[in-house]
Amino acid sequence: MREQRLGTGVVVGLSLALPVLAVLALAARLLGLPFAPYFLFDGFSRALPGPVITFGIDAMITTLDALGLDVADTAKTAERAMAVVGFVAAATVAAVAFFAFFGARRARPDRVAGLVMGALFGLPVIAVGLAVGGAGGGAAVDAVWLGVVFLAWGVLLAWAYRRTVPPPERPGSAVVVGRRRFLVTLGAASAAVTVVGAGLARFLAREEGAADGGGGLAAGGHASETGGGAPFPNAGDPVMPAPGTRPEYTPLKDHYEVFIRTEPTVVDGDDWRLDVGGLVERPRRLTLAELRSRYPRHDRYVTISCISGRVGTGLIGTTLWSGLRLADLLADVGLDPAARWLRFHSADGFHETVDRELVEAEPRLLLCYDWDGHALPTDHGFPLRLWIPDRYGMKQPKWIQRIEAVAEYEPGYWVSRGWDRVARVKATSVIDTVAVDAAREEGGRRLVPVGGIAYAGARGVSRVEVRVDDGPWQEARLRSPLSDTTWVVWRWEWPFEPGEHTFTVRCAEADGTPQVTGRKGNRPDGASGLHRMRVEV
Ligand SMILES: Nc1nc2c(c(=O)[nH]1)N[C@H]1C(S)=C(S)[C@@H](COP(=O)(O)O)O[C@H]1N2
Ligand SMILES: [Mo]
Repeated sequence: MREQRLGTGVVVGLSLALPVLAVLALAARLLGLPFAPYFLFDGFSRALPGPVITFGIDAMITTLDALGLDVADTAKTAERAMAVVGFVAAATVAAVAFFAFFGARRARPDRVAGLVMGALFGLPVIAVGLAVGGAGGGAAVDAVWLGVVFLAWGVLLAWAYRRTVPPPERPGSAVVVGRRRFLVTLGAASAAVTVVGAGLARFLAREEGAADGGGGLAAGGHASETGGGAPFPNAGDPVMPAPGTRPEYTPLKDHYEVFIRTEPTVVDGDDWRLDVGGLVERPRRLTLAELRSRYPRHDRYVTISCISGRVGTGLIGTTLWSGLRLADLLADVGLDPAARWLRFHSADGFHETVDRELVEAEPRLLLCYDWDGHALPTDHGFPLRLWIPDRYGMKQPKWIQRIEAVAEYEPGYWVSRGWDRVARVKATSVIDTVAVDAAREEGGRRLVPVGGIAYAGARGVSRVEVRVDDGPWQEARLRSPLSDTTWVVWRWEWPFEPGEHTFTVRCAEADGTPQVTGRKGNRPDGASGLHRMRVEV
């Protein structure tokens, strides 16, 4: 009896959790209401201690790597899957506990018991949601919506109990006869709601995606390397990338994305204001239009990369960044002499602290509102993000809301979770291709183009060398970079030899400093080591 009751609890639990999930997803798509699994996941990842989170991320990346998956593409998908599976598991465990509780007491849950159960499960979810902050605001509406969903879930749970567990005084009653049929009907109804709800949510997501991709990016700027727009500054360079080299200018849709939440943060550009305050003489609240019109605009090709990427990572990309100099804005508000640090606060709860001296010494530092000639994409920090030359992405807040001049240093979001305080980019070089198919004959030799990128932050790359197996290091040719703050594309002609070979690459910074070759993981200050590619030809 007991096993059967718990088994029934599992089936009922799943049958109720899945449609709840679908309804939440649909409401999130249609009305922007909160998708509880994601913000629960966000709440936990923010509350857990740094080392636990870092360990979790590392474990996930190692697993994805081992499965041969591109981490840049799959990490968020994996997080979302964990969030959804975790939510369904929690709701199912709650249902089983409910069945166990009433079974053990030989009591029948009525509607009130269901409401209590809904509140027990729903209130913590709502509390976490409020703590993390929904994507769009409207906390009261969010809370009411989730309250309704979880109370309904509780009532359905109590009802399903009464339909599947016979009263203790009549163990052989009609309930038992009807149990199987009820479960089948419940399962079918659950499947129907889940499929329709999730399908509709998915369809809407796809429509939205199509609208995003089609608009905006086509005109001006550099929508792509070949299509229209202004010519690139290195257009006449004779060193052409070896076939199979990644695009020198990353298509926006392929640019890697990293953010602390499960989903990107959506900011309403019309309501948004940049607050500049703290130890300043003239605090300001500026609209995006004011930022664009009050201060000179600067354009710059920039490569950014993520500190958690391993050697050869896909967490790196290059595009055209435009915005105002942070120094110009600070001159406008007038920094108090006591202001030693600038604290940046972002709409997703991310924060970072920037050294005032760095801002004053580094005129290239930009507050960016455009990428690729158009307003920042949502995922990349609309409406405003910071760019600091020579630093990993973790030092560069997106979705900026407030800049506060302060006297005391306070570690930023990732710094307080154990990552390096400075996060200076490490020089790195990567082999993208050994293009055997593009080989050509020259002087009786068959030459195979080999190519890739090298990047040393804002310090520039002066030399790239390639070696085949244990052979000598051979100097590659460098294409002139898009700017002194982007990667360089390199190319080397390999005199073909059949067999299995390992290619290794290394680079040196502009001042001759060699790339750090010792293998080291990403924590706490970025990975180092040589990139290799094994080919059989
Ligand atoms: N507000 C905010 N800014 C942020 C982050 C974030 O999670 N929230 N992530 C940082 C990290 S770790 C990186 S690598 C870059 C990634 O920028 P991208 O997604 O545009 O490539 O944004 C940085 N800025
Ligand atoms: Mo990052």
